[in-house]
Amino acid sequence: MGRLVVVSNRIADPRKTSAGGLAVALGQALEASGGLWFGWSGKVVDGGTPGEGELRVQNAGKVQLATVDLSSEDHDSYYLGYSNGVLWPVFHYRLDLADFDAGYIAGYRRVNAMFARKLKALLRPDDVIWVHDYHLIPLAAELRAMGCQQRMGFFLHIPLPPPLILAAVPEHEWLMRSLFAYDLAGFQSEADLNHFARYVGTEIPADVLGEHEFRAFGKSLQARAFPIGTDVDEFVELGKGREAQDMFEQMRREYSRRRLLLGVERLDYSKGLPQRLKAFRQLLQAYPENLGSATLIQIASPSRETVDAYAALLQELESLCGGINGNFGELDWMPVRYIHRNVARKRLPGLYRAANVALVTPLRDGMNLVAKEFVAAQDPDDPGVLVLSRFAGAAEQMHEALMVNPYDTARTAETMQRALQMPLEERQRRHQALLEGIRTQDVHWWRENFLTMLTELSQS
Ligand code: GDG
Repeated sequence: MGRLVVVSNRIADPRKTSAGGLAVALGQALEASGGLWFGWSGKVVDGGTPGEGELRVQNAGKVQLATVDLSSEDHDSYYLGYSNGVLWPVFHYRLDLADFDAGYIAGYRRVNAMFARKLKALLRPDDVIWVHDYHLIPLAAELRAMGCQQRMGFFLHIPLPPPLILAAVPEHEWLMRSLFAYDLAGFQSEADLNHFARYVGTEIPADVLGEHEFRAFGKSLQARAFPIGTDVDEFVELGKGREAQDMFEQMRREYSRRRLLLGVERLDYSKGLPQRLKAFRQLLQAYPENLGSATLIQIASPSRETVDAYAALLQELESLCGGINGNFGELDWMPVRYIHRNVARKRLPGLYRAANVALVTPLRDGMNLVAKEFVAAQDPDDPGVLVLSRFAGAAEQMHEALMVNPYDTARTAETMQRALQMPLEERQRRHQALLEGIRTQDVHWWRENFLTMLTELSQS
């Protein structure tokens, strides 16, 4: 394989722990090929020229990191507007939250064209280019228009909705045409792949050549599901660190007489937080033995707060938590501890390990890595129980979790109760099977599968 070039909206220095498992996994592949990672710097230049941004290239070990700044107008239209105000909600089936009419598309096109221009100057003929996520769907088409012939693959980290939902995006046909500029498109789950195949079969003039091969606009495209995993070994190692151990000890001390339920996510409407809180309230109402004992720690790390839908969610959560604590709390027990801050990554394994139950109940999620991290962090002799939404991509793999429909408040509460009461032998059995699964299909497996397919395809 030639040099690997990864393109994603944000990049991370793979040598830093705070970067997380995905960055570490991509970093290893980049390092092995002396590769390049290209993306937005995270910097917004007030009053900068739209479609222009300064390119900076720096070395991080054997890897080159190339970043471009965004003007405030591009940040508003490309990032907050089209990516997170249109594509994110629609791809998570939330047409009601999408802001279609605001004219963001011009900024989305402009930034993708700019990224392509800046990237082209850094490319070599035998590079293999791997583009990530919904911010950058048209990147390959822009590169191809400038004559780039390298192998190009795309991975969508979020779900692909059914055709009739996707068709609500005014530019849906252009977006899907852009996808055909890649050689390989990867999705998180079979459900997403199935939606893609149905879209291609019904919405555009295309030939379905096989289960994984499609032809349209004079171009062939392979599409497959590559469920992303977590770096289990890295996470287990992180769990042995002092920060994680301290966190674990502190939690166990503080909650020695209580039962701990845990939720960890970016504050996002796709994660089903209000529904989860309502189910937790129902748990306290329907099973009063939990009063004075069951405690939900909900970490909701700040995310995209200038997008309107997020501000509304923040308010709803604060009011739900206040209501539950006000109605059920005692002087020495608060049922919900809601933390709207980021927890240091080094402490996360300790927090997961101290929990009796993890609540991973998104309304829709591409995969959900928290579910896998929780399993990786458990003590196999005394593991916690995973309650998982059937609408997370992870549900296609993690069959031994307790599955819920997060819209069904009563049954979700019932499942929480079952999780809290699960006998040790059943917890061990389920955990062992889950751990085996996430170990076999970890983030390295995911990366190697995708890159092997991309390179082999292009040689044929
Ligand atoms: C997208 C897709 C897909 C969360 N809170 C804190 C924190 N986190 C970390 C978790 C985990 C990551 O963020 C979240 O990953 P998820 O997969 O759960 O969700 P998204 O952020 O929505 O990611 C998703 C993923 O891409 C990968 O393809 O699985 O479906 O939506 O690693 O640990 N980390 C720290 N503090 C926090 O407070 N340090």
